[in-house]
Amino acid sequence: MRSTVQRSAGRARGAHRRVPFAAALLAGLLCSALAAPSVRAESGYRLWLRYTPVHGAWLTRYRHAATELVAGGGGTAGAPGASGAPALSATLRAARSELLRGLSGLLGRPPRLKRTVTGDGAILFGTPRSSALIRTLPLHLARTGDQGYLIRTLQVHGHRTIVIAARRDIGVLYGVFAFLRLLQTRRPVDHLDILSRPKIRRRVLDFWDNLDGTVERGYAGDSIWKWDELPEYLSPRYTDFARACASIGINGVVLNNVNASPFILEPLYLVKVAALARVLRPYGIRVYLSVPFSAPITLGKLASADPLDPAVQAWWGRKVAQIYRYVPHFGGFLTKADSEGEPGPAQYGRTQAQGANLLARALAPYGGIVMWRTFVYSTNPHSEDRVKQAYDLFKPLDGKFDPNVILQNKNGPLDFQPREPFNPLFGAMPKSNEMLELEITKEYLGQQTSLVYLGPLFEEALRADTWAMGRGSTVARIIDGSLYGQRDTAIAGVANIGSDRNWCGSIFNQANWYVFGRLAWNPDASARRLATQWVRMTFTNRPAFVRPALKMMMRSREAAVDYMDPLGLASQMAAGTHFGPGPWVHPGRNFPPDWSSTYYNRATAQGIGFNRTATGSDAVAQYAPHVAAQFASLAACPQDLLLWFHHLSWTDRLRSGRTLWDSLVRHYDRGVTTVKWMRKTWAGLAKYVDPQRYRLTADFLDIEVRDAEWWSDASIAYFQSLNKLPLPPGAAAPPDSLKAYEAFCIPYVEGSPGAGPACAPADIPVPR
Ligand code: GCW
Repeated sequence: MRSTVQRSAGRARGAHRRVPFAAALLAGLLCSALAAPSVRAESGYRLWLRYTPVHGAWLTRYRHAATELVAGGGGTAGAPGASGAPALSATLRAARSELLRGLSGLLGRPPRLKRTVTGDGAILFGTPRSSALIRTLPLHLARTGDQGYLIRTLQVHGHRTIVIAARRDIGVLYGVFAFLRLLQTRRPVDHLDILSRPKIRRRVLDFWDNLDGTVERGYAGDSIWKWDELPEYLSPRYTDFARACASIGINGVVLNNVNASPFILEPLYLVKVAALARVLRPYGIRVYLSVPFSAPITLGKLASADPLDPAVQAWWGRKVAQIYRYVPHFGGFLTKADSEGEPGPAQYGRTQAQGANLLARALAPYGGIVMWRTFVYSTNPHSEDRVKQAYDLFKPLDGKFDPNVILQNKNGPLDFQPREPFNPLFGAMPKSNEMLELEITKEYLGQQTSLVYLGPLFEEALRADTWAMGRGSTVARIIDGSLYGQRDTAIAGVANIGSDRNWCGSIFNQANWYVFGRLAWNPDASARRLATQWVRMTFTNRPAFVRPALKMMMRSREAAVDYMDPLGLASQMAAGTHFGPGPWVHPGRNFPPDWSSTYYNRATAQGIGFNRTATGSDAVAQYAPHVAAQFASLAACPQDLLLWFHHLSWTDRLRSGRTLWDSLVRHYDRGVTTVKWMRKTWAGLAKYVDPQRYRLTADFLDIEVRDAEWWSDASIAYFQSLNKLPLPPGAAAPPDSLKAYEAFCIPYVEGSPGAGPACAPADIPVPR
């Protein structure tokens, strides 16, 4: 009975985690020995910054356009460097070295370094401050703002020149990466006139990294921050990390987990934080820290952390002053308070606003900010529908937060599920600053082994129309400040970066880091276009590769939704590990209802789905009337959110004419079929990819096919045990019994440090 489950599910983790790796390595070594040098094995370390040689006609075009590199030109405001050359700031030196590295790699030879433009094909880069030559050009740089750049083809000293200019050094670095991206993706560079500036001011990666080197929900090895080696040893990896971030415009990093250890605020660690901050700074990246609200007690030995207690206020004031002595350009705090066991102001009968303002007032004199998370809910079994709680708590506080507080909302009201409606707090807080938090690490989307491109999910989150001020009040317009005139704007993504050589656990997971950064810069950009760029830079520009790879990526998220949580289901995963199916998980001792799957699916013999209309929890009422009416109406509710808002009978007919049960089964099947198609498609692309990255991806797709089958079979088995309905014609019955699926439990996965096994030994099937 159990054998198939063990085969399908057991392979999904455990055994498979090692075998494919070993196989990949062996195959990689073998292939690289046999293969031509052009398909040399690659670890993925270079991400999308590979700068592999350009060939053919493109090489002629580009060579012509990048013969010499001019940093200063005609005198400079800076003091001369040791070599007599104008001194460049660390940021401009980073820009120059990236140009040298990029152009040498792409064009096969480094450009000549010149003091001024001496011939056609020069690249002149800098700011009016760094270059007198740039000062003389009619560039109108005010348009670029503080962080943007201009790339233009101009005649300089009678020579055709590509000018990469900005008001600030960091804009130049961003412009350099944008220019290199043009070459990497084979865009013409003959007549350039590009102006780009970010729509969102703070574009932040949140690391859920613990000080012991583990990473909560991290699936790419240990933390990249080597606390034991800091501040003395600065791994070159930090610089490569900073380069990658700057290449996509990320300009903030929260170094530690929101479930924060107070030690991060001790001088022992602040000196390490300062060392990292110094490495990141030339790349425009500011450092922020997650702080526990109880720090005045744990570190300051005070009796309370009450935000209204003057001793507590003074303690934070002193602590912040100390932090700025170590890290002069410190960005501020990220806080998870009164959430999942973390301490917060509620313990003292204070509001979230009083809690946030306590920290904000300590930071304000230094220009620091507080990113205050709204991911707050009660685990009391009798509490309100979980997805309503944050709104109920925060909405009445609109207008009570200090100007340097930004409320950090997850994209949906629950918790980074494969699909959720937008978080109703967006648009509900017009007098407060709001930012968006996305999860780049795929906690609920197959973790490291699944191939799920998150661009479409992020795009969906940004484009969701709240109707708060009528049509077009999208989440993007709220967080970029254009809807309510919010001045300080921000977006955060929970990082998927770790110590793995390939940074993200898999090659395709790198695309999620990339797309986050690029959408943070421009929330209106297209996820499809960004995927195309990423594929071209990460693998190859050959259309025979680009087209199918892009198709795989663009279908991948919907495939995962189909095999995990179709038709608006959510939170159906196994408890604890959040990996694999668990639609049967019900509340238990020490396990609150809203951490269980049955709370969300509400499946019975008669039907399935969570009634959030007025006859149910009325969560729809938290949305603007237009949206509320749409979600509440069975006829108008988007099909892919149906069971999020409605409880239906298994035999109700959907718009397709099929019954709900038949549709559900078809979605599960479609998810599996799509992943199988992805695997087949990838197999056809082997000849375009180096053996190492090919193998890793191919083996991971094998794992995903099995996981998709496992999800689909186990879910169908569970729901069928309730409704006792036959499967629609053509659908295959799950190969195992529900009992077997339920009994199968994976005790550990990467990314759940300190959680202990997710199952008792008796639950774990013994292999025969
Ligand atoms: O999704 C949940 C995760 C927790 C995480 C929490 C949060 C950092 O399972 O691991 O804690 O969200 O966002 O705070």
